[in-house]
Order: sequence, then C-alpha cells, then structure tokens
Amino acid sequence: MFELPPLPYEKTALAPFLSEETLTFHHDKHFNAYVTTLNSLIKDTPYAELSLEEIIRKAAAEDNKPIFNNAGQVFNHDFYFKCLGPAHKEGEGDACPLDGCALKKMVGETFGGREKFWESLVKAATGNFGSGWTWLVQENGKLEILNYSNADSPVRDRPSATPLLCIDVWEHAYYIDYRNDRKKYVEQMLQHVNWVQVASRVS
Ligand code: MN3
Repeated sequence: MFELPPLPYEKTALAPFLSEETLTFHHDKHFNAYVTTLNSLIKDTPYAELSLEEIIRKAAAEDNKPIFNNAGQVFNHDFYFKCLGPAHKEGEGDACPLDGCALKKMVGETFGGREKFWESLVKAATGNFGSGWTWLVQENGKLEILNYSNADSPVRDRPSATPLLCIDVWEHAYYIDYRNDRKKYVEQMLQHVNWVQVASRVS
C-alpha cells in the first residue's frame, strides 16, 4: 500500500510561483486521490506486491488503464513535488547550482548552454497538447526532453533512461495561479526547480 509523501517544504514556500491554495489542492486533493485510488485498485491483487515502477510497466503490458493511470500519477506527482523548491537567489540561475557538476556539462553539450536548455523545456512543455508531463531524462551521457500525455512517463517506455526532472502541465497544476497561461507557469517553475536535487539524480 502506498502513502501520500509529504511535501518537502511548507505550502507557503513556493509563493508567488505557486500559492498555498494551489499546493493544497494539488498535493492534498489531486495527488492524494491518486494514492487512495491506486491502493483500492491493487488491494488483494498481484500488483500489491510490486514497486510503483513495476506496477506501471505491468499495467501497461496488460493494458490495465485504471491501474496504469493512477500508478503513473502517483509516480509523476512524487517526482514533480521533489523537483521544486524556494526561488533561486539573484544571479543563481546561471551559475549555481549547476556549476562543476555532470548536469551542467551535459546541458552545455546537449543544448549549448543554460539559456537554450530552459527555452527548450518551455517550448516542449507549452507545446505538450492537452494534459500531460514534460520530462528531462538522461541516457548514455545525453539529455533528452520528452513529452508524455495524461499519466504516461519514461518509466513505461524508457526503463533504461534516468528521469531527472518533470513538469506537470495538467491545468490543475497551474490554473488557480496562472489561469490558461501555461508558458508563464513553466517559465516561473524553472526559477523554482531544486537543481541540486535534479543534478544529484545524474548517474
Ligand atoms: Mn498534477
């Protein structure tokens, strides 16, 4: 059985990027609903013995959409909330926290620098049609940005890739604070990514 992971920061810590109201609805209502629904769906089934990643891949293979969707959303939301943190300090976005780490080197090699990297993330996330997730993954020393719909993720089709960052582009992630302006939400999110956490996932 899965439990709702607590937010790794106060609900007021991300304002004005994300309000306390958004985090209350997104974490306590939406995320919690995926956890409780998943638990009720897997109870007393072979799925109950598996890890979340195993559940996602088994449900995909068996085309069990309710379990796939809820397990995917539990994985995605846990990952998403752990990607966020308080705003970067003045000037921090360019240098720290990527300085001297493997992620910064790959950003340079793959995108030609931080600015183009962020532009690529914004472009992918704003162009991801409908509800879904934009992922940054690493495989064989290269970074890739991938768009997925609904509850899908690289866990399903790229098990050998390492997920580094995800952007929730479902409207429930931003509508209270940004209405329909997904681009602004994504731009603000990049200022509130815990890049130290993201960089620590590089293998
Ligand atoms: Mn969400």
